[in-house]
Amino acid sequence: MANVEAILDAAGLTNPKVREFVAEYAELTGAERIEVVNASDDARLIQEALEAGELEPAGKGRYYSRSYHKDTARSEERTVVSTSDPKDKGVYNNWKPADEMKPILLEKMKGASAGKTMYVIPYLMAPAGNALAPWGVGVELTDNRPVVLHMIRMSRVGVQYVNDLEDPNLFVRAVHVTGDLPNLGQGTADDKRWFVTVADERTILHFGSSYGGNALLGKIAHGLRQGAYDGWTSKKFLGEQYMLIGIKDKETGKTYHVTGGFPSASGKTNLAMMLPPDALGDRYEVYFYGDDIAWLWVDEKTGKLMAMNPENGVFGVAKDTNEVTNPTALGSIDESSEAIFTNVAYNPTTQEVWWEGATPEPPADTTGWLDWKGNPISERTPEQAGEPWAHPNSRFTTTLSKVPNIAPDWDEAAGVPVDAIIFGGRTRDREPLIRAITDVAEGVYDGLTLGAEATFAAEGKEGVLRYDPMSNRPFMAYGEGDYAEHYLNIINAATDKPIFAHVNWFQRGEDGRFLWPGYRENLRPLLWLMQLKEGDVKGVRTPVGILPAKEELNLEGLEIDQADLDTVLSIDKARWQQEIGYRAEHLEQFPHLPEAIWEAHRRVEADLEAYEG
Ligand code: GTP
Ligand code: SPV
Ligand code: MN
Repeated sequence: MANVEAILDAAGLTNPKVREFVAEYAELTGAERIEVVNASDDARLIQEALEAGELEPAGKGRYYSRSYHKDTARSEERTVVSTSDPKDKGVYNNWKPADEMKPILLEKMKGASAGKTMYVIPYLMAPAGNALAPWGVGVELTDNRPVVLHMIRMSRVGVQYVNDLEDPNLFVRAVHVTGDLPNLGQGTADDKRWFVTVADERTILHFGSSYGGNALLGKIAHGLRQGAYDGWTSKKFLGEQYMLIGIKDKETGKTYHVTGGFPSASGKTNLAMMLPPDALGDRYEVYFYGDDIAWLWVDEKTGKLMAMNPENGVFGVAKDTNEVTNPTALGSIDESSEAIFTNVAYNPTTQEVWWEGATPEPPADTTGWLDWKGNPISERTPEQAGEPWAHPNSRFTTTLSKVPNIAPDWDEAAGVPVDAIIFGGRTRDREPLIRAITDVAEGVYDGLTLGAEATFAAEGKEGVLRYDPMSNRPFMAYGEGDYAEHYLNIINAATDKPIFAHVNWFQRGEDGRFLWPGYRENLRPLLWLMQLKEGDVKGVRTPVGILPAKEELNLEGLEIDQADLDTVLSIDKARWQQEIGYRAEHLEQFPHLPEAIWEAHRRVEADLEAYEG
């Protein structure tokens, strides 16, 4: 394309290295046009997408989109971390040599955007001016307009984020080519998709999807994989799949900040958007900072452990979001929010959207309703009647500024000090409601041995029990031994150590029902954790951490079966001893795991042996 220079000039994109990058991939992908995107282009691009049928209206200021039916979640098998150093190979990062993967990706991308527009999205994954902002600068090239609309919501977008860099070369090069979705053999032996982060070159090459983290490269590929790798090589920070919230006690005026990870589709968004239970609403307030990614670092001046959310938006699971479970989430996607819904059920006549759990029963009058694949509900055969209307991984996309409980200081450069780090996930048995851990190595050990049921956020995995270290397994960028060491180094460098905790909202009875009501009630165990940190409660010591004594948990306004409560506040020694055996096997996979982690493991094992309950 002869006019690349002229287009970039007109767009005011001056960074010479970015310009070279754009020209190189415009040539390779064969795109017909180039368009540089700023956040202010949103309204026009929405209009174009509506006209092109890529979006449909979902009421005033809300939009609906449907992805290709074999392109609905992250593919873990096809996601790869590449570098030139085999030492970066871990157990979970699916490492392959860069010199093997790069040619494959470049070949797939060659000419693959012919006839299309290549959008240039300069972005920042960080609040502007944050200490880690230099690592959050990137440019995504994509041939897909809905991806642009998502990126505008999920990150800070504009040429100003790349133009005046101290080192013009310090940006992540992120290339997304959609490919011919009906002909990519998704999930077959002939799968043609590849999602590669060439971490030591800070280059992301994704081919063959337009969905979620496969395509919004600022989010998972940069925000988590590249971020984690950069945090390790710079020795400066951690990039984690964590939510980040503030809990304000209006009586004392103090705000606590809690961060932590649950595997995908296990409640981070819900926790971050949590409204306190009505009975506690006068005293406490929960503030949203982030629901999926946090970068953690030690402030050089104060020595405090700090955290920030590099994202600008929410890509949240729709399923079971309703007025009872999460009124705040509904507030973030209401009329005029400019939210985009993907793969939920849609009624083009009334412009309504629906998903499982939005209301207890689906709309009684099915006239006009289409399922997530676009098929009329009214034409379903009796065999199809039980199929969900919405895809289980259907999502809503909205910006942080639309979240009703957004923290007043969410966009400030400083970040917030971290009081607690929590881990959790879907665990049917064994894991109590909450167990607090005060020793740093034991806390990190606990994160590394996080075991949970896999969810529908990744293709074909739902329900499988697996270890998911720090809830980061699908985003692990380098070896687990190095990861553990780096994690310990960062936390140990902080002057005030955070308290750790393991939480579980998902313990089930023999009849399959959840023993803990969850959602807004989850504030209660977190309040207990803050009281424990302050020394206001003592809890009950067990080998796997400190559990709340029943009377310490604030249960005002909550009706709960006492036997259920007893179950979620106790541990089963035999079950835990069995778990310790599995953990040893899990940890043994990781070469040069720090001795401090093994010591923590042996301590817990010995304490369990001696434990009388
Ligand atoms: P990713 O965006 O995939 O990383 O996931 P996430 O951790 O942000 O997941 P999210 O908060 O969107 O939760 C996903 C699912 O968990 C939804 O279907 C929720 O209804 C369900 N969920 C969240 N919190 C609770 C809870 O406290 N109890 C129960 N039973 N379900 C919950
Ligand atoms: C996850 O799967 O953990 C997500 C959604 O947060 S995606 O961006 O698709 O990875
Ligand atoms: Mn996630």
